[in-house]
Amino acid sequence: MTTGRIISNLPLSYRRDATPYCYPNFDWKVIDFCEQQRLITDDYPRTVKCIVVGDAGVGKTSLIQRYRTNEFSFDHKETIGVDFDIQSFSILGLPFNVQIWDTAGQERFRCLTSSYYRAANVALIVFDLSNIKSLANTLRWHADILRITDDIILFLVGSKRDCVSPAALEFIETEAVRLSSQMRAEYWSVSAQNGDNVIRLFDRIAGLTFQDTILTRIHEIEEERVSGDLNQTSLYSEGIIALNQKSKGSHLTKNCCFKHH
Ligand SMILES: Nc1nc2c(ncn2[C@@H]2O[C@H](COP(=O)(O)OP(=O)(O)O)[C@@H](O)[C@H]2O)c(=O)[nH]1
Ligand SMILES: [Mg+2]
Repeated sequence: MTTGRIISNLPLSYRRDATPYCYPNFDWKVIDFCEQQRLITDDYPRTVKCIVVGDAGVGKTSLIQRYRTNEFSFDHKETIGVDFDIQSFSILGLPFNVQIWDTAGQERFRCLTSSYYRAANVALIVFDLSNIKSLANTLRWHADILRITDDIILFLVGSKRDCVSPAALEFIETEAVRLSSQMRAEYWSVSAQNGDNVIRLFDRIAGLTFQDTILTRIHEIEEERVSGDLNQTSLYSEGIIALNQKSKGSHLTKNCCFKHH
């Protein structure tokens, strides 16, 4: 039984020169694991947490709203009530959920609580493409995230693409790509008003976090196997201890596709 959006190939980045994640498709190990999972048990984490940060007014709530409901309104809507919304996917035949967390207006005072950041797998740092100051402020949001975790997949997202001329877009994107390279984040530009790139962005988020989750699970299983073998045969070597110690953290390789600026 599957629900939600179906993904069978890893969705592409927005620009190949503005991402640390340069995979042409899902890793063969991930594809293999998913084939086995479909036949055996559900032995992998199914839900990841995606947080959305950035200055008040840059368009965070509108972006999430456009994705969830495919609607947009110019009315200002403060987020109240639910903390997050869950989006379901079927990726390589397996169910997968992305919890999308919106702020409830606290970003106005730059006081997002640590529970907002805690256990996040992916963060969208949003700025307004028509407001260069909001781009400069992304560095502060980036620093706030790093204070809580450095094991996180990062996206730098320029919003309100519909509000800027092609020339202005080119100018601000050059600067944004430079900053995203500095942050080791993948760069995107979107519009909640006309929906440009919104679905593509969230598909990409789901695909990359899924791949990371499965690679981490594969690594854990390999480790369990190694320590099982160790118990049986009493083999013990420093090399294997070093392998065990490496188990935590993201298993996505951050290759460098950024052009040097
Ligand atoms: N033209 C345009 N306006 C937008 C876009 N996204 C948000 N807005 C407007 O910008 C204002 C702030 O948006 P909101 O989503 O509340 O920002 P937040 O404070 O970051 O959640 C609202 O009036 C939105 O209608 C967009 O893509 N294009
Ligand atoms: Mg909001």
